Amino acid sequence: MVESSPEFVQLITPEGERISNPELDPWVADVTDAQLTAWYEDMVVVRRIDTEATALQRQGELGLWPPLLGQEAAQVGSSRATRDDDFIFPSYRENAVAYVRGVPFADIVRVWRGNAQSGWDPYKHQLAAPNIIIGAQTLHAVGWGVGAKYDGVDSVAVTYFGDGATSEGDVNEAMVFAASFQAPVVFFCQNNHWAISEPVGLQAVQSIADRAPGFGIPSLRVDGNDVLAVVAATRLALDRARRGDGPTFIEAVTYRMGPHTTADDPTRYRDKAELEAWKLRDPILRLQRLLDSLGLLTPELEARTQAKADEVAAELRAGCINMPDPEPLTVFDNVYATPNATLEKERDQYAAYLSSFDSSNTTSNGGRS
Ligand SMILES: Cc1ncc(C[n+]2csc(CCOP(=O)(O)OP(=O)(O)O)c2C)c(N)n1
Repeated sequence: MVESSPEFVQLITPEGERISNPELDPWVADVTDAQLTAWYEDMVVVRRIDTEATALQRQGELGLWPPLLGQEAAQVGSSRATRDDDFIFPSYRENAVAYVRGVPFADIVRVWRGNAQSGWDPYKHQLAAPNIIIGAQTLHAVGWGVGAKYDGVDSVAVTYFGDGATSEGDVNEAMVFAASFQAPVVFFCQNNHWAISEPVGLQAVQSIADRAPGFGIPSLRVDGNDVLAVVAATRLALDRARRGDGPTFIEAVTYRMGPHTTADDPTRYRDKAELEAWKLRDPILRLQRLLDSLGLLTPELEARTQAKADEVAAELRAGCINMPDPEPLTVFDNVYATPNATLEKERDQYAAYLSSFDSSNTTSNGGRS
């Protein structure tokens, strides 16, 4: 099996050293110390959200959870680079993006509690609902981008997907369409090296970023564990789209350190040594080291960041546990914009089924006839 090419652009080494890159440097020349520390806080908080949600799932409060452990820089860096009026089309793993977009904490886990079909209001946060159909959101993003172009606005669609998703027809169709219509779209692929148990080498015999030019889309391969490089690459891509130069493809090379979801056991298919090697490239550790070398990693920053993470985790837990169950019949709401006879019939049947549990209606077999 051929591993994808290791070359990528980087601004912070795993040891926390700031290195220069002529292509990316101009895009982060204005980044302040306050921004760097804010991104550090974001990354610590989203890791904490992830840990808390994993614990909630283990305690039976969530049906499932897709951890983002290891992908914090890719998600925080790219979403922090967007503007509020850009629209984001995520997969199911972009929980850090939801945090950055201001989604209430309980709403981040709502869908995983089986409490709603969409956790948050997409229009309030310019963030579509989590998409579990692999790659379908890339088509939605292109449709939105073409619409924005016709509206004459300079907002951009950003879509997130994994390395495995690039094998899907949907993603390839989205790229053809985006290139043909020069749609303002950023294709943001998080190559986390695994599509459940399938290694990236099986999806891509050469680097994923190398595919996009074949569609007529320029691409960048960036170290996805380097938050500064991710911010720079995303700013570059967003700027191209805003100027009317069409789509850009970013491959952020990162690693999923945890399981695919809480229903998965990665020890069954991957080497322990691989995980150990990637731990050395931990995105949070790397930024921590850079902040330290800049004299910014003060005890005050550490205390404030930990306090914020504790507070968010407590709020997330309380919001999850105290979430009221929805009325069962609301599952039929918002399926169609206009009345639909088949759905109405199904709603009536389900209402009758539910009412069969009333004691007045109970039959000899417990009302389950
Ligand atoms: C169309 C479709 N096919 C198959 C699946 C089952 N499935 C769920 S996650 C997954 C792997 C996705 O891997 P990748 O795109 O690399 O994203 P990651 O989960 O690693 O972030 C598959 C095949 C699905 N949800 N949708």
